[in-house]
Amino acid sequence: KYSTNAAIEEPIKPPVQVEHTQILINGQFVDSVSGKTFPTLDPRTGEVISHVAEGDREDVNLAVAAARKAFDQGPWPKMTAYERQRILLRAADLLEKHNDELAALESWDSGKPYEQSAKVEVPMLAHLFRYYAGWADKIHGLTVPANGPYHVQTLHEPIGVAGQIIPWNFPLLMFGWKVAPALACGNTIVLKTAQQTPLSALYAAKLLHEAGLPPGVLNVVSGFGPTAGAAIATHMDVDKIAFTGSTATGRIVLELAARSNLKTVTLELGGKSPFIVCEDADIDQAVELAHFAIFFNQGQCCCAGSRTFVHESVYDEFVEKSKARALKRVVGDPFKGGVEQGPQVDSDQFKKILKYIRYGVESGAILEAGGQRLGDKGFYIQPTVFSNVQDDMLIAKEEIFGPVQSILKFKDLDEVIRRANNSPYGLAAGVFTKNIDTANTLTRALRVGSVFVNCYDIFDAGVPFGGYKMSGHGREKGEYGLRNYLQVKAVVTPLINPAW
Ligand code: TXE
Repeated sequence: KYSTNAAIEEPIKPPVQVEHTQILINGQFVDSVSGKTFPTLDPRTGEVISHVAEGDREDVNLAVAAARKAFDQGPWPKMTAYERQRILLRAADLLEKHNDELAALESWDSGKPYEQSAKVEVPMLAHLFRYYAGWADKIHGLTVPANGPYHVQTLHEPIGVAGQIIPWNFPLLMFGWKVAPALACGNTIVLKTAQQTPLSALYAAKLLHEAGLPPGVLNVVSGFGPTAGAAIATHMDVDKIAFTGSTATGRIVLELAARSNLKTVTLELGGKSPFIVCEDADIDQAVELAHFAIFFNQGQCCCAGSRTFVHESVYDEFVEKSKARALKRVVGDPFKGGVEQGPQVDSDQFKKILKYIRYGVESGAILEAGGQRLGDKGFYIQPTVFSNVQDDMLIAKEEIFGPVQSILKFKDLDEVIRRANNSPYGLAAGVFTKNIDTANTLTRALRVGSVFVNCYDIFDAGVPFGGYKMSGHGREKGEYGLRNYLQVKAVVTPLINPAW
């Protein structure tokens, strides 16, 4: 049934050596203060790839002190924007030059197909650095007409030390979404990677230093959330925090920020995004894009189209075709050519997804395809399709974060708008129709941060991304992404000196 039985194959040797496993502070790779390490695992087998220095509060303190010094006394925020731009452009070149090593580390640590890392994600990372390099010398304030004899100007200044906590589903892209705009604005950074995927960011950070980033500007700590992550969120010398991860942890980060120094917080959290297929849609294209919207990256996307709403007049055809497409999905070793889906990132996620599949069956949804683990080693799961899904089922309400498609039926536009919006989340939506009026109605009515019309998951560097409701605060990427890393200072000067 499936093209590859991943588990019975001998894992392919990744084409890269792990070079960096220590913490990066002040431009130096160092051991953790405690000397402790933790293993990072290969999701294909569950075996250890390497042991990584485990950062905790003391390491975060050192990293913040380095970032503070680099901000208060170092050249980074004071150098001309042109100079910062040139360093970011050199960084983009180096990321591109080391595309294959970065892609191999990314896939080895996370389980995502190597072709996806090498052809899509690392090139997007380099593009992002080039994009924000372009902004570096275009960040400027305004002259404001005052109601009186005053010259009023606004200065857009960096915030200071930015704390950044990233997840494991797109380790390099999340590194880029956070680091590139913060640097373009002149901030310094303490970034914590996810404990599941520490390797690729350390390598990318090393390349940024080769590009000319001064020591202390970017510090990278590997470690766990309640220790290293919480230490960043509570630190009194961190001026801003940007977090991507679960809604539950986002709430903790916001609380920690409030209880410490009220650092500003941006959050990019979970989702349960509707993908709406109208009766006039091109069905084959809609099937393919709905499949991509949910199964891309093993289903581990915050904006996954995880509620596929299909008009009743095309529902049966759509379900049949979606099932056939899922059965054809190529699952296997991420280092094998042509593989579309690798293993889930770790055993926690793997178990969570299988639990939701059980809930789906128990609640009466019809299991059209998949439903089981694949093989007996590692964290592979069969592409799974449920039809007859109802709004009150857990699989239609909660984020599964796996290769599980839930197909729901709707009758008319008002109904689907109401049901699509009936979620605490509001991250993204897909709209499939050939009717411009339907498209306009849906794009305005859906309470989400991104609407993709007749396409999905277009992540260009210039397109802002973020959530309504419990999917988060703020926007990343694009010009909007700069706002997270800038303070506005108003400077008021009398036009006529009062002493005259
Ligand atoms: O997330 P966490 P987990 C969703 C998805 C997934 C679920 C759980 O549904 O199944 O979350 O994943 C750090 N203080 N998303 O447990 O805990 C942690 O170390 C500070 C959606 O991996 O949110 C990691 O670096 N930091 C999401 C980061 O938070 C803490 C992507 C994310 O981990 C912390 C990932 C604490 N107390 C999961 N606890 C998306 N929006 O794309 C943890 N962390």
